[in-house]
Amino acid sequence: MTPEEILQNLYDETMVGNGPAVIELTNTGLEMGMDPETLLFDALIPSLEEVGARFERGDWFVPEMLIAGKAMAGALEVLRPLLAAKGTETIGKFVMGTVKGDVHDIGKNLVNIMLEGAGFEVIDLGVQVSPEKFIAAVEEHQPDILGMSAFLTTTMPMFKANINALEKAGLRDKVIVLVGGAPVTQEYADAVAADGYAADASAAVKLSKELIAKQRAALALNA
Ligand code: B1M
Repeated sequence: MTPEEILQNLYDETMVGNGPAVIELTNTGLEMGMDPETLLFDALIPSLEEVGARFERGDWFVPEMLIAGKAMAGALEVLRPLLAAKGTETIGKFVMGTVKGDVHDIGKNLVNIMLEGAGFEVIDLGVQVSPEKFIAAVEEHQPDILGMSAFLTTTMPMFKANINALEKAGLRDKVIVLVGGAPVTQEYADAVAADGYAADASAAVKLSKELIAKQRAALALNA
């Protein structure tokens, strides 16, 4: 198979949710020397985008989304060690979760992998994370950044609920709040008074480093 055929087959098999074929193609692509990010950004993610588009048009339904998502998650596990080829130094601590009411986790997991690869310690609270669970994790782990993902317009308001809960617990000024997820925008992040918004995993890594550097510079100035 040529690299182009690998990408095309990976795209097609992810879309129909053929998990074993997706894992095999991912492994074959890697054995051929293909870049893990090429497999991710040129086949796996575009395939899920097409699944979403078909769902939106009413051509496909939840089961199709579910099996495609599972197939993608299998490939992500194969790619995880390669995408997160870890540096030795920990540059900051992250608590991360998908907000209450929302079960999407592929995008959050990808952000986690990239953060770990960049040297962050990531404590992943999973999906459907309640405000109480976020607060308890911030108290317990004292992270530099609290990252929240929301993938539905109906669950985005949980950002505000969680930020309110942080304020009520006296923790808001102790942690940087970063938000993201497919329907989220910079305007929405500003409206809920988050400290940052990133559109994708690479942007999340870049912005997290910037926000931590800014916070540490401010702390040093006040010391
Ligand atoms: Co859902 N779903 N889904 N779904 N699903 C979407 C999100 C949708 C856009 C599809 C569509 O209509 N086009 C739509 C949401 C519409 C909206 O509200 N705007 C939708 C819907 C409607 C639903 C249900 C309501 C369907 C129903 O039941 N009628 C239901 C809701 C369930 C619930 O959560 N309560 C539902 C269910 C599901 C499945 C369970 C079947 C499955 C999820 C499997 C899983 O995650 N384990 C699923 C899937 C697979 C999708 C699509 C097809 C793919 C999502 C995905 O993994 N994308 C999705 C369509 C789409 O996105 N085009 C869709 C790939 C991933 C790498 O990208 O998630 O955007 P993404 O993550 C990116 C960025 O967002 C960003 O970085 C990531 C990596 O680059 N990012 C951050 C994410 N978190 C971040 C945090 C940050 C910074 C950046 O800082 C902290």
